Amino acid sequence: MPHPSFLRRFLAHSDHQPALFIGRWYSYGQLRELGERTAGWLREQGVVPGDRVAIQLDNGLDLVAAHLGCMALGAVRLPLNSHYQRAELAPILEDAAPKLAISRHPERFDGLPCHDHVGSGSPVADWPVPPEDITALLFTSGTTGRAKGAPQTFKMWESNLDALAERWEITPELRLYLALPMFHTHGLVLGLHGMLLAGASAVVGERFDGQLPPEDVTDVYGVPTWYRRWLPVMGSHPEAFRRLRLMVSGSDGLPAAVSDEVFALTGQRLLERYGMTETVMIASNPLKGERRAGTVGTALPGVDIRIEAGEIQVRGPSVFGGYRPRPDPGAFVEGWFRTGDAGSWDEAGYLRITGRKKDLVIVGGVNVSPAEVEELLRSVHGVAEIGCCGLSDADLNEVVAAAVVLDGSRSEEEVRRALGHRAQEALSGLKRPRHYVFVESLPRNAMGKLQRARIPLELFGRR
Ligand code: MLC
Ligand code: AMP
Repeated sequence: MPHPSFLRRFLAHSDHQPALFIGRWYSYGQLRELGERTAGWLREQGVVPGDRVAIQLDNGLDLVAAHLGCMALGAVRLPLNSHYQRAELAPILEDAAPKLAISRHPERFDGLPCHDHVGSGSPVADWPVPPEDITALLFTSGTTGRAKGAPQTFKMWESNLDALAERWEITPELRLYLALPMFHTHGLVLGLHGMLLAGASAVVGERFDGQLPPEDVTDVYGVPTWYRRWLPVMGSHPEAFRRLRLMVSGSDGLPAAVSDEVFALTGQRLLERYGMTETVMIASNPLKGERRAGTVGTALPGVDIRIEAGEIQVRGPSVFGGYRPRPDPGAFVEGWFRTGDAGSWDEAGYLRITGRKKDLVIVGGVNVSPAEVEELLRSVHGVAEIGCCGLSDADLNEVVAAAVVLDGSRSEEEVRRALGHRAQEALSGLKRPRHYVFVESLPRNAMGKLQRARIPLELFGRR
């Protein structure tokens, strides 16, 4: 069976080469065997090529086995945020219709066969081109409230990861600290697949714990919150960071003050880059040239960027083909994907992200749709109307805040408590509102449409 070039390259790395440290080292040969045995087990569960397999796991061996197993069999991976509760998962499961799920929380997967661990079967070593080349379906917060499926192909990933390998000089000698969750583009595509494509290695961390990076890593990929939380240890152990080859920041805007402080403590200038689930990486600062704080650098090789009426739009081989199964006709204009991010070029030709044209809150690098939060909290008894927005936060960059209009049936205190309970059971931690304000009415336009962008200043008196 012909393998897609993306997999051919992974299969070609020498068996004994170290690939991932997950409690112990796994070589490329051992990873392939792990994948093939997991593929055998998936087949025993009735999974066939093209079926979706929901993977709701934290970073660890089972997560890696599940991904490799799907690849060896030709199944479509449906990576799910391990923190998502049942109410957040329900619409995604409805749209993606997975054959089975692997999760430590079977109670979140009503009616779907769910295994709390990955099994092992007789090896399947097909490593095929999956139907329509779709290897994963990544759901990303839509502005409408309902998460949207962005199909990922090996071709998208290969062209993008090759461009990144060129820009960041990724070689087999490199060793990444991989503690970003491998259910988002950053950890899964850049982290896991970026290393496995290049024949490099990674030390997998279950989550970011604020401790020193492992001693043998050369590179770190993180979000701004990581670097901010790391500042105290950078102060006490600067050499642990000074010796690194590269520290990348992405998924959320890096405040210039954090970048400057990291530089002052470690002599390292964080390399900021910009991307999206739908496009993989769009732009990056250079490895060797000037890294300009407050910018995300220049377009990656193969990516075209234009700014139309202030909005960043992109096209190229790493841009996805459209949402599934609910296409959004407004996602593209003249073949260009509309990012919903506002940007401009600076005097050196570097891209600056100046804001968002979409209603999206980014909390610790995790996208939160305010409309989704409103939908899940609106039915709390005592609430007449609710409007959510982002407020700036010294740790997570932004957190969710909610403005609530009472219907008069319960007191403010009762409603506040009930909202807290509902958020706790229906929403993962980063989506829960951290601030509430009780008001007479919400800002709306003449058509009655909620204007979330006005909530911070008008109702909370700050940004
Ligand atoms: C943690 N929580 C999450 C979460 N991570 N909820 C939803 N989604 C997640 N990914 C929960 C915790 O369980 C906790 O809930 C609550 O949020 C707040 O706890 P915390 O202690 O502040 O969070 P912590 O666990 O320390 O995690 C914060 C973080 C981490 C910033 C270190 O979330 C992180 O590593 N984020 C990186 C996100 C990322 O990879 N983004 C890339 C997106 S791809 P409770 O119930 O215990 O209170 C993309 C494209 C691109 O954007 O350009 O890269
Ligand atoms: P996601 O849907 O999780 O892939 O998140 C993509 C969004 O994250 C982008 O549309 C941006 O709004 C944001 N983003 C990613 N990288 C950066 C960055 N370096 N600076 C500012 N925003 C970013």
